[in-house]
Amino acid sequence: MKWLTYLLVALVSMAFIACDTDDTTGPEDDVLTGTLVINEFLASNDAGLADENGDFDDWVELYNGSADAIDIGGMFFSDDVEDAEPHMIPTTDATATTIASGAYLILWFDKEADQGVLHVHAKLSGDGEAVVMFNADMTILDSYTYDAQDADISMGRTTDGGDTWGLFTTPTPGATNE
Ligand SMILES: [Ca+2]
Ligand SMILES: [Ca+2]
Ligand SMILES: [Ca+2]
Repeated sequence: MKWLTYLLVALVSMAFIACDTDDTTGPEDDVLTGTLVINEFLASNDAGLADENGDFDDWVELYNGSADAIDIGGMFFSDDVEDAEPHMIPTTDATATTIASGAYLILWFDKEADQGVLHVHAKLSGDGEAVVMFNADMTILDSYTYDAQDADISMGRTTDGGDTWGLFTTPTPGATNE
């Protein structure tokens, strides 16, 4: 029966190799659920970070805590967990929409999708609302509901990708939360 053992080992090895050939993983990959997170946001931007048009708009920082690059093209974002028609990130510019492992990406919540692929058709109310990230299949990948916010004070996870949230008098868009 030794040949059967060899055959099984060979089959298992082949299956393992087959699963390990894709190092850029899209949002359709269930394995990544929970590893791409909403990491920080600013819902009331008076004089913080401006977008490429000089607008002081609401922003949301995503953090990719997974081992693989993730393209958010085809994923959806909203300010409402019940949103039946959330904003889809275009799939036309993978360079702009791909987040390397351990990296950050800023989305502008400015209702100005004409300004680029990273501009979402939603704004974040300073009086309290939600930030919601949907997978390509419209299941919620991550969401955070918040209370009233002060101008230029961001809210985020106290450590990148961690479970505890806090306020930051010095926001860190595109950089580690501290
Ligand atoms: Ca706002
Ligand atoms: Ca803008
Ligand atoms: Ca940050």
